[in-house]
Amino acid sequence: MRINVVTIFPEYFAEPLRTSIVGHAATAGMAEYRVVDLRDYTHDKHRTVDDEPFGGGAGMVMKPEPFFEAVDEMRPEGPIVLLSPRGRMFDHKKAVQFAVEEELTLLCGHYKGVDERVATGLATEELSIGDYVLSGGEPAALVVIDSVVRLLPGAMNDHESAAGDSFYDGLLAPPEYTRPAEFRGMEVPDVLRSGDHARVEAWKREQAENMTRQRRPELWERER
Ligand code: JBE
Repeated sequence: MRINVVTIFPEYFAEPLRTSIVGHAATAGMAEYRVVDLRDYTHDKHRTVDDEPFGGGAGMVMKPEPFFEAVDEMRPEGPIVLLSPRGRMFDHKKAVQFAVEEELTLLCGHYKGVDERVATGLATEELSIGDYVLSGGEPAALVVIDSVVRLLPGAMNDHESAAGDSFYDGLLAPPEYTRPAEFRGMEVPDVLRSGDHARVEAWKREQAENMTRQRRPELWERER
């Protein structure tokens, strides 16, 4: 899968795209990252990517032309996503959708926002990773990349497997423990040390259900 990123901070992506599962997917040939500098698609001496908003107001707005020209040159197939707090909420289902694409393009905005024509005339969808304001779309793009790339066939080994993911079957994952069995007075539940596989699975299911009901009632209701 090829993943394109359009950003004014290409250096922001260097280390994350080399690290862990996301990095391994690239070295192993399962993913290819193409990060382009939005300023390379400006035509003035100062490489200007923003301008004052029509109609007034505080802050600057990112110009449409550099985004359009960057995407024109990439000729991408597949989804073109503008990361923005105004977008529909990104979730695991969307990550699975992206993971079966051959190509995915992520546009990162900054300042007060991006000229609306990027959202309506260039991006195929606008997505948000959560109801908080980031200083730019870059951290959101990395979140999307991470959640998608780990789903690519072969990206994870058996230890890391996506099969036990939270959200895999619509529930939060049950609590996990490792050694020591007792630590600072806190004990690992007996059932997990019983060796009784059926009891362990029943306990995990019950924990997952209780946790989801208590912490994420809206997820629980969606599962009904
Ligand atoms: O979630 N997002 O994609 C964002 C992008 C830019 C700024 N804030 C966000 N929450």
